[in-house]
Amino acid sequence: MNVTPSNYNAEGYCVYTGVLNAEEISAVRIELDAMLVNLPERQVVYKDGEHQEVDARPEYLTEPHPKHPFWLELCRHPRVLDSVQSVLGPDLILIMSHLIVKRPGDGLPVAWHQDNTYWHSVQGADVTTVWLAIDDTDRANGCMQVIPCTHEGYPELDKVSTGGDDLLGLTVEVTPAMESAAVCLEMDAGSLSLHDSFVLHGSDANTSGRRRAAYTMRYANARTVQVNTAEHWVPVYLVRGEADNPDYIDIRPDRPLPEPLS
Ligand SMILES: O=C(O)CCC(=O)C(=O)O
Repeated sequence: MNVTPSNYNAEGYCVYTGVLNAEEISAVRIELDAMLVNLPERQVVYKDGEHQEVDARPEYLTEPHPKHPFWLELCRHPRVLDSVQSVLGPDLILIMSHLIVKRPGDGLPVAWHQDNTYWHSVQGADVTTVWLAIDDTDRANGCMQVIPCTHEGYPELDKVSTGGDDLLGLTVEVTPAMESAAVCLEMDAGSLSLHDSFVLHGSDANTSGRRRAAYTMRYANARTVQVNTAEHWVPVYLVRGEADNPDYIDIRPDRPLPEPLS
């Protein structure tokens, strides 16, 4: 399946297959495995609408890119950026990233949500998430699911507590009819999906005996989206094209990467 960006505008998501090759995905897995071995015991995460300390889980590997050049380099991979350019245009900033790993038989579900309503330092709707499959992903191991067209008009839907054991602790209320329209984005490792920051999406628990690892890289149109860098919790990087905010760190192709943050 190789969906054109016109589906993205209408439906709020699209898929590109075979973006990273087997060798590239193998390098990604080696890097990820090293991080998983060194998982701390406790982590501070944003859950139930607040920051809190919880037992560490591999679903919560947030913002690896400012600390590890490997992940920052991946965020400016030319084929990844080509896919982002196809939906956002040529001027691109990288605003966040998150490794979400669901262990076999144990991975947390992610309840239906919109991304944009969590990011108060980001003003504007031209924001997309690349969801890169590091492992093959299907319904049984908790693949991404999207409810097409729910981004239309960029509604800001209210959040309610899930009261359950899931990644965010919050969800938006979804009717059975909406839920039945959900699409499972089953993909081979190396493929990626792009989803609009207002489209409803989520995923089920991993009930299979296989790991489900993904890297989400979040980008915005540098011309139409403003990021308040004083409030934003990680640096913002210019990855392609032009931007007129001097606070963005320039990592366009051939620029050296900055020193990793500790
Ligand atoms: O990886 C998942 O299961 C959910 C990802 C997600 O919610 C996101 O990328 O915004």
